[in-house]
Amino acid sequence: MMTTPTYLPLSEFREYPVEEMTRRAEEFYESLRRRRTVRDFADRPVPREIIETCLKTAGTAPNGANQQPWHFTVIGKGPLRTEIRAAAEEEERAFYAGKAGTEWLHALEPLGTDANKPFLETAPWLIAIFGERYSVGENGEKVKNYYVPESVNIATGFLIAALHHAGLATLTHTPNPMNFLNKICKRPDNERPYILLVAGYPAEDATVPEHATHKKPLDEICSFL
Ligand code: IYR
Repeated sequence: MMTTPTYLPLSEFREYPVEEMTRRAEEFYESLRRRRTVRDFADRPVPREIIETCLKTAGTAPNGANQQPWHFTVIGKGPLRTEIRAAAEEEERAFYAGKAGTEWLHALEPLGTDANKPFLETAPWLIAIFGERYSVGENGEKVKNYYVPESVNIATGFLIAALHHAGLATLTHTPNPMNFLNKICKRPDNERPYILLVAGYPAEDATVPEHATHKKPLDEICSFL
């Protein structure tokens, strides 16, 4: 059966004079270029409402056929953290012990990362981000989702930007593999975990690897034709 689209006026779009647009673009860059991936988190609480608002931002991301094929499991402080940390560190120990291969481990050297992930217990919030490989219809049938990785990753970008904008630090943690998240978060088999996002205040003595602060200049990442 064909579905006939209905249309609404684009009532919320805002156009700005060019000078204002220039300023806004620069201000946004100035804000986002201060974002750093943080690995040392403070043990300070962050109100749940802030996380909820940032997740609403993530939920506005462009995505395939507006199927919104994502799920965000938010894990506050509690016993699940110990489980998540133990499972992640077990995978990471194998990864750093050689499973990653020498080339990958060499690429990570300037970051100084290792299998120790205390932030999984310290930070006030963990957000496990899942992509729905397919949805389950009303009669239990599989409904195909489109552009799932693209959609989930764009939403994650929105979420990271929203959390940064709110004044929080994040870490895009990717234990490898991370199927243990399905079990701990009680997510169904049609969902695949993409990222375990850590959010909170940075520790007072937090540092960042210098390597991570070097961003390629515009002429290396972009060409105009
Ligand atoms: N998942 C590991 C390894 C790791 C991989 C990449 I690529 C990074 O940019 C950083 C870490 C870990 O979380 O330590």
